[in-house]
Amino acid sequence: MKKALITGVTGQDGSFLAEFLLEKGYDVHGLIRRSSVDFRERIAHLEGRENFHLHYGDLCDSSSIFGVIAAVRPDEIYNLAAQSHVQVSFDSPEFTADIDATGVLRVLEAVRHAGLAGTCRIYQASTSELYGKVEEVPQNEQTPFHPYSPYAVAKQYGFWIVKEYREAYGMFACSGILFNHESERRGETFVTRKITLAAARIAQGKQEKLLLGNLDSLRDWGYAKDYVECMWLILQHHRPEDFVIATGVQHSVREFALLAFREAGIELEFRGSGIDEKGYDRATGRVVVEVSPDFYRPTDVVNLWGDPSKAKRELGWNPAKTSFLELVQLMVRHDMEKVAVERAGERVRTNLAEYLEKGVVK
Ligand code: NAP
Ligand code: F7E
Repeated sequence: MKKALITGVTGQDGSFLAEFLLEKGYDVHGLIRRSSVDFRERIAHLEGRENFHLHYGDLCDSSSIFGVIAAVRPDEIYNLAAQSHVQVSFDSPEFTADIDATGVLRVLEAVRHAGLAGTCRIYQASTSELYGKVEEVPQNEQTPFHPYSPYAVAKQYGFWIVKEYREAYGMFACSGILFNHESERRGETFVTRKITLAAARIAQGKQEKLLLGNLDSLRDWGYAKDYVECMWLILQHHRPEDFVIATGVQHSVREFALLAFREAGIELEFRGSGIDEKGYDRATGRVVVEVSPDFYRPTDVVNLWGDPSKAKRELGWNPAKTSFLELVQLMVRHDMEKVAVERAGERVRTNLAEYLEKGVVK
């Protein structure tokens, strides 16, 4: 039985990957941080399963990383742990660098010190944010990097240190350069989930309006459940290499909102431009979407579009498994049900939802 260690197991991708690897018959170990709230929503259904084990540790803390890796002696490590929110990285740049840059080095060093450099395969969660202020469209494995946020700069270190350890020590260490991938488990402050939850709440009369930032921003959005398969395929490949993982299809934030509100039963019409643009409910004429400068970033990445040809060709991965429309629909359907059981004035995560609505939380 193969042993896998997942850092970031409580996150969107970590939870899908844990399910995927358990299904494949792996013994799955996950790294978790101590939290004052003990309910781990995304993996609660896995806790207690025979081949699923959790270990306390933190990517900021070398001794815990060294200890867990030496004790588990995994065949594969999926390093997904990160401060993953781009806008938050402007508020907490040093913390972001500690986890997203130095944290990667800690994992690599722990593997070496445990004597596993020749046996343990390592997947690093890299990102399309490396292309940042893009130098070409679409972006592939040869496109030059131009990171454009503290998050992206930290992830750039992660990418290069993985490559360095691969070449210096012959380690099977690879980066998946993943474009945005979303799901019904996506964090509630990322734009897609913020929209699907708000569309559901507005449709059910539980929220007045949705505040957004740059509606023109373009992304290549895929389904997270499809993307975790690719992480595994990268580590099963016959040689260690980096891969772009994307759908090859690009949409704007505005288009995402139009489709999400339609799925929730509201036909939107956008009028105005820039900060004055508003989304109206065609049926009632009411403003349900507004633009707020609070959600603009000091530097924003606005034209991400991936070319997944290499992953298709060499890994046999299918980037078209879940279409953009299907992704929007599955997220909205999930959130319509979630919101329906929230009692008025008592939301599941009251503070976050209210703060998002008021623009307090980014
Ligand atoms: P996510 O939902 O934000 O999950 C992040 C995970 O990292 C959580 O389990 C979190 O634990 C953990 N974590 C954060 N700081 C940690 C620390 N100091 N020590 C240990 N664990 C820590 O992110 P995701 O969307 O699943 O993304 C997974 C990875 O892929 C991240 O590295 C992200 O940067 C990268 N990525 C994501 C996308 C995307 O579109 N989703 C695209 C490209 C790359 P808590 O639950 O305790 O907070
Ligand atoms: O923003 C714009 C925003 O926060 C997408 C992470 O998983 O993917 C993710 O990073 C776009 C940006 O994701 C709002 O300005 C408009 O242009 O959903 P996001 P992200 O920044 O692309 C990459 C690949 C990662 O690696 C990251 O870990 O949408 N936008 N209005 C907004 N964004 C947010 N969050 N909130 C808004 O109200």
